[in-house]
Amino acid sequence: MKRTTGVLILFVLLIGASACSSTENLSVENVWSRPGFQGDNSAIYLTIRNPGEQGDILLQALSDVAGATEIHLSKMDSSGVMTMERKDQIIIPAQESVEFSPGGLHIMLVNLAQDLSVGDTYPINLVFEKAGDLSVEVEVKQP
Ligand SMILES: [Cu+2]
Repeated sequence: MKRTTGVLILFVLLIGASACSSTENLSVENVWSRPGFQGDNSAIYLTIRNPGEQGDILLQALSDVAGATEIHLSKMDSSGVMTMERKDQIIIPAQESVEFSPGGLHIMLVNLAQDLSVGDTYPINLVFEKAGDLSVEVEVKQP
């Protein structure tokens, strides 16, 4: 390989790395959360893409902005009441994407340690079984 080609490829890789959060296989997009006041709860939504040949599993999400961070699934119970069920893990199948969105999967921020105002950003750490830790930036916005 010519030296100039190698430098160009490296440059493209660096640009790509700064544009989105990804590991070798997974990428995480459209990361946002609802605003909230200190002491309240909030929720993070995002899309995890897995274009790879191997499935992976989201084990937990960690953040300093809340007292606890839990993976939840909202669903309607038999009497028509919305409830939330805690999930220990979320499977991210090979060549599929999993969407966390209002009314479905979300990362619950329990007991916010600080106010989250529209326009704020803060990091969370997603822990995957195979891909390991992935740090992503959350933007606070109105649903
Ligand atoms: Cu929840």
